[in-house]
Amino acid sequence: MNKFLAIIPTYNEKKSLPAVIDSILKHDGFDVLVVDDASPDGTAQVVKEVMSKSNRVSILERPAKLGLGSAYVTGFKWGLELDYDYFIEIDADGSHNPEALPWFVKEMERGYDLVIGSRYIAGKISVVGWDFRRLLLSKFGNLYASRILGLRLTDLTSGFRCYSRQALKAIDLDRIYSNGYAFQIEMAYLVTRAGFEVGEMPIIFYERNSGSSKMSKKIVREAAILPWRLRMREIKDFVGKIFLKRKYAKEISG
Ligand SMILES: Nc1nc2c(ncn2[C@@H]2O[C@H](COP(=O)(O)OP(=O)(O)OP(=O)(O)O)[C@@H](O)[C@H]2O)c(=O)[nH]1
Ligand SMILES: [Mg+2]
Repeated sequence: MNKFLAIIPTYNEKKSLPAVIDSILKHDGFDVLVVDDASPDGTAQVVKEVMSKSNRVSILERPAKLGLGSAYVTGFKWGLELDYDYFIEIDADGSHNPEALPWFVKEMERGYDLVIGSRYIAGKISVVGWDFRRLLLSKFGNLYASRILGLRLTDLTSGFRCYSRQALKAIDLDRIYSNGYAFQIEMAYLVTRAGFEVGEMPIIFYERNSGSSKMSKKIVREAAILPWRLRMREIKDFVGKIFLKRKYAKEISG
C-alpha cells in the first residue's frame, strides 16, 4: 500500500486543527506532519496531545513564523528522508475537506505526479463563504499567473494538492523563490517544467470559520511578481546554455 504524508503548516490554528487531523487519520495509509511556527496560541501543544494517542502524527517546530512556503519545503524534506510515496498539502483552517483524500489517491494512481484540488474546474466556482472581492482576487490571480507562465491549469494557487515522491525529488527545493501562496504557483510551474504530468480534480473550498487569515499585501505582491521572476530565470538559463554551447564549440574547433 502506498504511503501518504499529509503536511499541515500551522500558525495559530489550535481551534480547527484537531478536527482536520482526526478526519485525515480516518483514511488508511495517511500519516500527518504538522509544521508549526511557534504559534503563540499553543497549536503545538494541541498536536502533542494528539500525538500521545496516535503514532501516525508528527510535528516539526520552528522557532518563528517563517512562512507557508518554507514550512512545506521543511515538511517535504522530512518526508523524503522517510519512505513516503505521496505528499498532500492541506490547510489547518478547515478550508480543505479531508473527505476528498480518496479522490486524490485515485487520481495519483492514474499516473499523475501532481494533482491539484481545483475550485474552478469547467468554469464553475466551488467556494463557500468568500465575498466578491476575495473571489475576484483569486480568479484574477489565477488567470494572470497561468497566462504569463503558459500553464493550462484552472487553480494554480490552490493549497489542497498531492505530489509524488519523484516530482519532489526532481525539483531543487532550495531554489524556490516564494513563501506565501505564490509558493503554490511556483511548485505547479516547476513540476510542469520538469516534465511531469499535472492534473486537476474538483474540490469545494470552505472559508475558515475560526482563527485569522495570514494573507497580507506583501504576500499578494510576491504572487504578482513571481511569474515574471520565473520567466526571467528561464530566459537567463536559456541564454546561459547558448553561451556555454558556443564556448565548447570554439574549444573543440581549436
Ligand atoms: N508554519 C506556518 N504555517 C503558516 C504560515 N502562514 C500560514 N500558514 C498556514 O498555512 C495555511 C494557509 O494559511 P491561511 O492563513 O489559511 O491562508 P489562506 O488559506 O491563503 O487564506 P484564508 O483563505 O484567508 O484563510 C494555514 O494552515 C495556516 O496556518 C507560516 O508562516 N508558517
Ligand atoms: Mg485558509
